[in-house]
Amino acid sequence: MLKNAYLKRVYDDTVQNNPAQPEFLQAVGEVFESLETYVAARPELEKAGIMERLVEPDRMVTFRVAWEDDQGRVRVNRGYRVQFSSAIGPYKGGLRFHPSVNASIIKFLGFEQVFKNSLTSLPLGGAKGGSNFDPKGKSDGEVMRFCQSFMTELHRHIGARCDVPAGDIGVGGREIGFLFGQYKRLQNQFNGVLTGKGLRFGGSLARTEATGYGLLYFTQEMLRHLKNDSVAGKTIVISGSGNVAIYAVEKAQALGGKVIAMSDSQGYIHDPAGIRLDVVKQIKEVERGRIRTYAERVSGAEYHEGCRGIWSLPCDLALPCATQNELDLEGAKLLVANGVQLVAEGANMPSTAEAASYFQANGVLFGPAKAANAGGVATSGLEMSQNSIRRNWSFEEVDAKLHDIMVNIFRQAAEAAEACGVPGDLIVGANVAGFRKVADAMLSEGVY
Ligand code: NDP
Ligand code: 2IT
Repeated sequence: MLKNAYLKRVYDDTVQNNPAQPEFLQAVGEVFESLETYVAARPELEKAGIMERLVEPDRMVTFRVAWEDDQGRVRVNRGYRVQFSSAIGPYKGGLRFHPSVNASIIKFLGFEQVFKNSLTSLPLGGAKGGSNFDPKGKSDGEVMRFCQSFMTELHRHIGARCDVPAGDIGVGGREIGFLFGQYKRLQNQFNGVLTGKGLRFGGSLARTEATGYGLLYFTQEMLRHLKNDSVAGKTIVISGSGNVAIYAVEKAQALGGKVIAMSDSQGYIHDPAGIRLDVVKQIKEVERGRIRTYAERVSGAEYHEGCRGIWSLPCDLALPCATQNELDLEGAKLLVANGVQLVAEGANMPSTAEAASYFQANGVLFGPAKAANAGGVATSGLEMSQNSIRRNWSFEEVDAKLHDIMVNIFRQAAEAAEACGVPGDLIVGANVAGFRKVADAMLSEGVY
C-alpha cells in the first residue's frame, strides 16, 4: 500500500489506464513502493511529472508476423517492441519468443529494463520485444522464416544508435543469427543492431555466459559483504535449464558450490551428487530436449513432474532462473523452513511480491532481478562498444569487465539502501540507484 500521495495517484492512474496488464502493474507497484522515501524527499520530481512519464513508454508497436510452416500453411503470430525510455542511451533490451507473450509481459520487462540498464552504468535506455511464437517443436526452417518475417517489420523501428534488441526466453544464438541476416538484407548495413550475435559476425566472447556468471558474481558480493561468507561449499538450487540457468550452474560450480537441482517448465531434476552440466548442455543446447532425460542418463538422479516442487528441496542458496512469478509465497515458506540463506534472481521478476517480502522479513538475503541479472545486458553493452571500435576483446577482458560491473552494481545498491535508512534492503537500493540516474537525465532533457 503506497503512502506517498504522488506515487499513489500515479499508480492508481496506471491501474486505470492499463486494464488486464497484471505483470506490468506488479512491476510498477514494486518499483513505486521502493521509491517512497526517495521521491518524498524530491518534490521537483512531481512538478516535472517524472513518474507519469516513466510508466508511459515512449512508444510501442505491435504487428502481424505471417510465416509459412513446413507443410506450406500460413501461420500468424503477433510481434511487439516497446521502447520505454531513451533518457540515458539508445533503447536496449531482449526479445522473447514464448506462447505466453502479451502486452503486459512485454511492458513489465521493458519497464524493469530501464532501471536495470541504468544500474550497469553504461549508456543504455530500456526496451523489450517479442512474440507469442513458440519455437519448441519447430524446424530450423520454420524458425528462420518466422525470424525473417518478424524482422521485416521490426527493422524500420530499430538501429545501432536507436534500438538494439538481443535474446531472452526462446531467443538464443540461432534466432539472433536469422534476425541479423534479415536486417542486413533489408538495410544493407553491417552494424551492431543486435547483441548476442555469433562470434564470426560481431558477437562478443562471454555474452553467452554473462547473465549466469554475473548472477554468481553478484551473489558472491552479497555473501561477502552482508554475511562475511562465500559460495564455496554451499548447496544450491537453480531453477530453469536455459541460457541463464546453465551458466549460473557453471560459475556456481567453479566457485565451489554444489548445485543439486534444475528444472524446465514441466518438472525438475534432483541430483544429490551434484548436477553434471555436460549432460544438461547436451540435452538442452544440442538436442533441445526435456530436462527429464537427465534422470534417464545419470544414475542417482530423480525427475519430478511439476517445476514448482524444486523449492521444496533444502538448500543454502536458491537462484530462480526460469521465468516471472515462478517462486510464490508457498515456495518461499518452504525455502525458509528449510533454512535458505540467500535468494538471488537470475530470471526477471521470478519472485512474487509476497515471496520477496517473506524472504526479507525472515532474514534471507535477497538480490532482486534488476541488479542480480544485469550482467547479460551489461555484456551486450560491451558487445556494442566492441562493434563501435571494430575490435574484439578476449574472453578474459570481457569477463573482467563484467565482474567489475557486477561488483559496482552491488555497491551502488548497498549504498542507496543505506542512504534510505534500510541497510541490506537491495530491492530498495537497486530501485533507487537505477531510478535516480534516469530521473536526473529526464530533468535535464526537458519535457517530452
Ligand atoms: P531460455 O529460453 O534459454 O530458458 C528458459 C528456461 O525457463 C527454460 O528452462 C524454460 O523451460 C523455463 N521456462 C520458460 N517459461 C517457463 C514457464 N512459464 N514456467 C516454467 N519454466 C519456464 O531463456 P533464458 O535462460 O535466456 O531466460 C530465463 C530468464 O532469465 C527469463 O526470465 C529472462 O527474462 C531472464 N533473463 C535473461 C537474460 C539473457 O541474457 N538471456 C538476461 C537477463 C534476464 P522450457 O524449456 O520447458 O520452456
Ligand atoms: O532481461 C534482459 O536483461 C535480457 N534479456 C538481456 C537484454 C540484452 O539486451 O542483452
